Amino acid sequence: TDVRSKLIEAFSKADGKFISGQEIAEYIGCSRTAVWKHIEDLRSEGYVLEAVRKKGYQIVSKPEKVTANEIKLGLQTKIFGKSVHYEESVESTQKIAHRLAGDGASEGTLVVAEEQTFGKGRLSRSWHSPKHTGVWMSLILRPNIPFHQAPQLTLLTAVAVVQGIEEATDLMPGIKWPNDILINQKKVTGILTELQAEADRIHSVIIGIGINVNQKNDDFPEDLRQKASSLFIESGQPVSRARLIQHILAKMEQLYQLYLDKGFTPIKILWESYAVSLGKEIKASTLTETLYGKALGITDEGVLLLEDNAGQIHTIYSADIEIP
Ligand code: BTX
Repeated sequence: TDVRSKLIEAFSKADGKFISGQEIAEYIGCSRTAVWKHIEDLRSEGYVLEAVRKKGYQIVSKPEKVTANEIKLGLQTKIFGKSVHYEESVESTQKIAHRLAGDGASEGTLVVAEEQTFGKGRLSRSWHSPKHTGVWMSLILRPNIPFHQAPQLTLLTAVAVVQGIEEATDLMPGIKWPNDILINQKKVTGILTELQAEADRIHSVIIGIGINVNQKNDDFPEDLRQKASSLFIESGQPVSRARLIQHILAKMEQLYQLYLDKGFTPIKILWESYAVSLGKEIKASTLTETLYGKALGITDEGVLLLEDNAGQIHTIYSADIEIP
């Protein structure tokens, strides 16, 4: 808003020095009570402000942002992320990416937001996406592949995210089929792949990636604290989201090229090397049934193979997996 930019302007003019409430009030043309309220708003957006009696306010640090400029500066890709659509707050980056893809956005177009108010998980579940602490992004791809191979791109994305996290931190995440990335058994990332297609022709694949980056434990709602974590919680270090995005885009572009050239096999080998569930006893809940058995591996289609106790092998296209 207008007041917001004036307030920021007042602080940049003060150039790191204290600026009194009175001065701010005059600068933006409001009451001192209103100033206090605007300062609180800034704080809730991730600004750290010091307030000292008789001296006024000073900005100690600004929130780290993931604007198009931050992402593009130092990005080592040819096409992924060359076009970035950035928003402060959206319902879901998927929704915007769908619209852009429908309007003909080119392959590699990235939609990224500081906050999602209706972040989407799979099967109409929701994805908690608070302001400034995570990576909430959607990438538009236009592969020339048949419909049934699209799930392979979810697996490819999981590999890219693991490798990107490994580049940006000291952490070593694992993958739980099909799309969860775990650290110490807690979910730090979710991937949602959606298609725009007709008959057997794919117009575009919209890959949504949600990564918990700088959240503290208290930032998660009660019901997620046991099963979710962030890179900050696991590593003890704040992580630059823009740098993380750059690493992931670079890995993804490499793997995508490999996939288009050589098919799914090399991706599958990488995926299996990060998988945490293979060879283990698992519980798979599909929409219609619950199966227990050993996770044998994935097929070339990215489908999970489960051997039940009677030795029968099931192919699982979509399910939630627990490793009891
Ligand atoms: P999923 O269905 O595998 O996971 C959703 C479930 O995960 C929820 O029901 C909840 O239990 C749990 N959960 C919700 N939020 C979080 C969180 N922040 N961290 C850990 N666990 C959580 C996974 O679906 C796919 C998520 C994709 C999110 C991205 S963000 C950018 C893009 N835009 C969008 O709306 N969705 C995608």
